[in-house]
Amino acid sequence: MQTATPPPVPSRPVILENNLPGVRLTSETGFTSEIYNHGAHVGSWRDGNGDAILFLSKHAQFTPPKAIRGGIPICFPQFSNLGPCATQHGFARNQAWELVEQDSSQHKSRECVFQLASSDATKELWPHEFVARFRVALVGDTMETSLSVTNSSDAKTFEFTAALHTYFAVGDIAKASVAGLGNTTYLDSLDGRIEKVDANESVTFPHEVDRIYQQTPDCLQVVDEANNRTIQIKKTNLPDAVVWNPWVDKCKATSDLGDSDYEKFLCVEAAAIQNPVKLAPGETWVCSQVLRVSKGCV
Ligand code: TA6
Repeated sequence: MQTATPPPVPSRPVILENNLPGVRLTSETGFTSEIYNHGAHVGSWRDGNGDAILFLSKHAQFTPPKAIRGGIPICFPQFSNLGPCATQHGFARNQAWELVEQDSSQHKSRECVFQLASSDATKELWPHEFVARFRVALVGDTMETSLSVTNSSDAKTFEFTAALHTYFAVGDIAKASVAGLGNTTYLDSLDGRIEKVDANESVTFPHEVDRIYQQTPDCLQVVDEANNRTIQIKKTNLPDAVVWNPWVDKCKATSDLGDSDYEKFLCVEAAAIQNPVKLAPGETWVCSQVLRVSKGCV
């Protein structure tokens, strides 16, 4: 007999471990994630043994509007300073989002949706009417995320850039790399954002790295040798990818990072940067990123 799908339970944030409201998700293989209303920010993703797959700084401040350091900050309506907002990476990660959907199968949620609609406050920063929704779902050993943006005005077209600024935990940066970007053009943010190409199939981190790769393959890998694991990134409608590690000096200069934290994370940020997204009134843009962790290094 077909069992009826349980109706979505009323959305109800709980107070998470850092005293902010949010949602705790658990997959059928025991992977867990905590997502905060603040910024619709994925703060953690852990495997069935409780080992962190995403990096979260021990010095992260959970004091809105400051963005949480680690996990998956949402960069919208711009990446970095590539847009009209005065604030780096736009404002989505600094705003309170509303929990609008949450499932609850066997009393454990696996999926939730947060929403951010334009307001007087956001229009001060960016004079456009929009509705953004961010969905997170845990399915076995994967985390599915998708961001949609709708132009809810009836008259004004707007454009934006966006990124899912994902912090991956690694056991040792000296034994970590990002595969799939060989011979892909990138802008070097450490060298006036001039265009360069790196023939190496893997990006390694013997120094600070801050690169905006353009028109990249949709499938990339984070190879974490020290933890003997590979994290596959499958992105859709996010043609670009930013790769970043602050290394020693920038890490020391960042108040919500520990001095040696650069050894323990790298960022791969699925993004739409080179060609800003343009939405006419009523149009919607949707992108997604699916992360899957597996044992072993390719
Ligand atoms: O990830 C690329 C980047 O633009 C770096 O240049 C660095 O600034 C990083 O983002 C972190 O930015 P944040 O505003 O979160 O400190």
